[in-house]
Amino acid sequence: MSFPADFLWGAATSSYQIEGAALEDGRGECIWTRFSHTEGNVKHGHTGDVACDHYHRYAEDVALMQALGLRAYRFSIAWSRLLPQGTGAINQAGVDFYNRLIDKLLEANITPFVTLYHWDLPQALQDRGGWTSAEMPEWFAAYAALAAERYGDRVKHWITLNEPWCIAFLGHHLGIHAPGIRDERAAFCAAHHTHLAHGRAVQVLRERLPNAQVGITLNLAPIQPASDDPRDQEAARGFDGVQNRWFLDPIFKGMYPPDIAAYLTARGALDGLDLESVRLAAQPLDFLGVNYYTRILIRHAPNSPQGYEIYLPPDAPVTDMNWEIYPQGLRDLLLRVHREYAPPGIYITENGAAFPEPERVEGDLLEDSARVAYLEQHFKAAAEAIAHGVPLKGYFVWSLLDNFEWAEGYTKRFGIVHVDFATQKRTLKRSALYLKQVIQCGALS
Ligand code: IFM
Repeated sequence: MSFPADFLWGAATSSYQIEGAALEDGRGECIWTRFSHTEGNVKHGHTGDVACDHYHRYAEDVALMQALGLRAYRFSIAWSRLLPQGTGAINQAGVDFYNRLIDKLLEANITPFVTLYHWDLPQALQDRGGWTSAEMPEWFAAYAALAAERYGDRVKHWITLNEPWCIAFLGHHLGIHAPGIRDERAAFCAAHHTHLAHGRAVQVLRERLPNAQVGITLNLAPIQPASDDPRDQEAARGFDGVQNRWFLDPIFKGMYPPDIAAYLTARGALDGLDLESVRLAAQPLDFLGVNYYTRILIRHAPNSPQGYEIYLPPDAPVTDMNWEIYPQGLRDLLLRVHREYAPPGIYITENGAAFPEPERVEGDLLEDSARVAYLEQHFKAAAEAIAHGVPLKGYFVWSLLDNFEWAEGYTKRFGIVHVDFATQKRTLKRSALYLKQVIQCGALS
């Protein structure tokens, strides 16, 4: 099973999860700093204040990437490093950090993929309404313009948003992510503004960087009914409507999925939104970024408040996140996106797994056979999708480093490189060497 010669193998991270230096060199407070410092929000009271200290150790981390033969690296920019208040005054020290990082990557022959927003909204903008504010699309467009102006001479691949579903629903409905709001209408309002913000950012990037490759990253999952029962099937279709189609349809068709929009309108969840305006989201894209971790099985459950529940088969293999390991879901998902939405290119912008691992590591290699097996199975699924005609152009493993896993703090380890958070020592895991070997061979053995 081989991959195209120009296939872009890489690894991914995000700013708040690895950088640390949360308030250093003029960085403005972000919503995750506020949220993680509020008791009860993150396991063990962990915060991203130090994280992997990548802000200071970026050169060492780039050297690691180079040693692993990575061809590309996906990272995000912390908006409040560039613009501490979200708008207005520029923080040159923050701008310079990413200049140094980008230059180091290019020296190492690693293609930078920049995500403009991976959840660390400036707190100052949250104080003005955050994603529920109708001003968000313009705030985001101005920030995108600044990033394009400062980095566009060297960065050719841009991702507007990471996982808008999580921004909207984990942050504004379930309240388990920053800003910790629990309100269904706020969640759909936030989702609407992510669509508009994405559309505006694409316009701004196109105007300023006509040769750039521009896309967005969605967390997509195959949603399957737990049985043939028509009630399970209907519940699964509804779940798919919010999880997948609520994001894919605006971006590729300029409209919301009519069945879901009708249902939500009837229950008042979309009150106050101009649904037609979502056509702005359908800007021509060069690629779709797909983050894939698992499938979701749904069965109807008349006694639950939503009328359905997520079903995990008792014998299903799972990761430390309790997510089912289901590699064929990646192939199925890629085929579906290709068939129904036909993006000109697709990158897997995240795929990987958390497994329990020791806090400290003896020796210079950590054996993580479960992660090696996970990656191998998912690489195979990707190769199958390519063989079926999917224009898959690259694959970013999540994650380069063990890092701050949001509400789970440092308790879940996704890295192909182990981080000892007491000493900041990096130790390779076997999976890092496996990825290196796949990159070198361009094929799976
Ligand atoms: O760590 C996250 C990442 O920030 C977004 N996608 C899913 C990962 C694992 O939960």
